[in-house]
Amino acid sequence: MNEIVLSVTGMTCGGCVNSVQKVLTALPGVQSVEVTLTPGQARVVVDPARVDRAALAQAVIDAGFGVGD
Ligand code: 9UX
Repeated sequence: MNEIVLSVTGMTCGGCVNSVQKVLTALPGVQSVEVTLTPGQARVVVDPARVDRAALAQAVIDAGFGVGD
């Protein structure tokens, strides 16, 4: 298992945090997700054989948020 940390932009309340948490948790290969509002960040423990950083980022973007560097 690997931890991937994403900078998430555009989250402004706890509901946004819950939304990001939900979409990441739903992806195959994701074991656990911790999302914080300040700083805007998602720490995701994954099986690297099943999911990669790009897939996590795309799920965040599809949910209406952004991913920084
Ligand atoms: Mo809060 Mo986020 O009411 O889109 S859920 S701003």
